[in-house]
Amino acid sequence: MKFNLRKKDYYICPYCFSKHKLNEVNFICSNDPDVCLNARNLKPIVPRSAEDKNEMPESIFCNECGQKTNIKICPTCSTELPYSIGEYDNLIFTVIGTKGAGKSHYIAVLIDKIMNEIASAFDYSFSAVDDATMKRYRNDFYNPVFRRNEIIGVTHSAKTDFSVKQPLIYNLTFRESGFFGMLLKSRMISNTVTITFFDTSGEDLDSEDMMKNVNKYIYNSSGLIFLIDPLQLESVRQRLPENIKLPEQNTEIEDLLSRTANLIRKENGIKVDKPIDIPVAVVFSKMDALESLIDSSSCINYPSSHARNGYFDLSDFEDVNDTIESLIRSFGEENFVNQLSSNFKEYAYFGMTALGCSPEEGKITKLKPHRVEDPFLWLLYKYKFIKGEKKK
Ligand SMILES: Nc1nc2c(ncn2[C@@H]2O[C@H](COP(=O)(O)OP(=O)(O)O)[C@@H](O)[C@H]2O)c(=O)[nH]1
Ligand SMILES: [Mg+2]
Ligand SMILES: [Zn+2]
Ligand SMILES: [Zn+2]
Repeated sequence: MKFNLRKKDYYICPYCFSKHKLNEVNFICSNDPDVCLNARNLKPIVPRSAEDKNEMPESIFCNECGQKTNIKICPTCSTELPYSIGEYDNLIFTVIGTKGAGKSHYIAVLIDKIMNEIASAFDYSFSAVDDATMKRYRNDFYNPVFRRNEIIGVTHSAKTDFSVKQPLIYNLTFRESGFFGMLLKSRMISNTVTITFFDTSGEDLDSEDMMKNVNKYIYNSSGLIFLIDPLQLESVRQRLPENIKLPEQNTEIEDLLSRTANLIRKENGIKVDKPIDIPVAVVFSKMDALESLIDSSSCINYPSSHARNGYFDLSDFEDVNDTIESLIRSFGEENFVNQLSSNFKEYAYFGMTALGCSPEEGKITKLKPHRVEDPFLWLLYKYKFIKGEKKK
């Protein structure tokens, strides 16, 4: 099964996740605050003909000073909306996992990987939608990991820290390829998709009620990347050599999965006998720490071939999927596997390491990300943004 993107007649605010019809958008005056009262008061300008057609107005004239403005804001939370809101398909990819599962480091490394390798291999461009995204990625994710070789501090709960609620929003733009694409000097844009990443805090996921309040994006998601820290699994903890430092144990992974599934069902009105049609990538993080438990010839130890081949390599994908699924089963997590398949229509297993090493005293000794891009590419493949092929 693949997921078709249809032109939607609504948009979801990437900041407060409220759903609005396309014509339900407000503006603020772009004039100098010394000149226009509206600008100073940040008073929203509400389009008058909003009832007529469900189309997003491009711009509006300020009802105070008459200047044309195209600064759109959300009618619910008044946050400035990305300029491309409503124009393009919007995929919300949510990274979910218990506290310490590796979400923040995964996002840090994944975004860098997409920008620097994946985008050119698949011939698309990837750019931050707004300054807030650029700044937040640089300060909270990129600089600690890539510049200072330090681990990222703990993500605070979205309830207490507003900055956590700020998603990272990117536009992924595909260009016309093939004969006509080559013919045209400036290649035409064939599709753009807005991709939103969320980094959640562990506490937010600790109870269904909290999940409901702060994590509206989970049930509005187009794809879930469900990170599992293998070092949390009891049987892994017992099998690992003694020199491996183990994190404190927290929420059970199947608890988190069932809470996630229940939340989506409740909010989207999906009955228990119907599978949820949001694709789920189940991803083992920190694979570097499992080295001693995995056969050295296993496919998971080889770099993924997707970017090299320029298409989603289905043979490699299936090998990894089978390998990780049997690994999870061998760790005694049958319950998780069953719960996943009984709740979700489309899911696949992956394994990656964001850091490639265990940090020592807060320092990343040797940064060596491995297979971080696979789940992301699978989701793009599921939404038909990239092609899949089998090796001959
Ligand atoms: N060995 C290893 N440890 C990791 C890796 N990624 C994260 N960690 C460790 O796990 C801790 C928690 O990761 P973090 O990304 O903050 O988890 P989050 O709470 O899910 O955001 C980090 O401080 C690291 O010590 C990895 O790829 N390999
Ligand atoms: Mg975090
Ligand atoms: Zn909003
Ligand atoms: Zn004005």
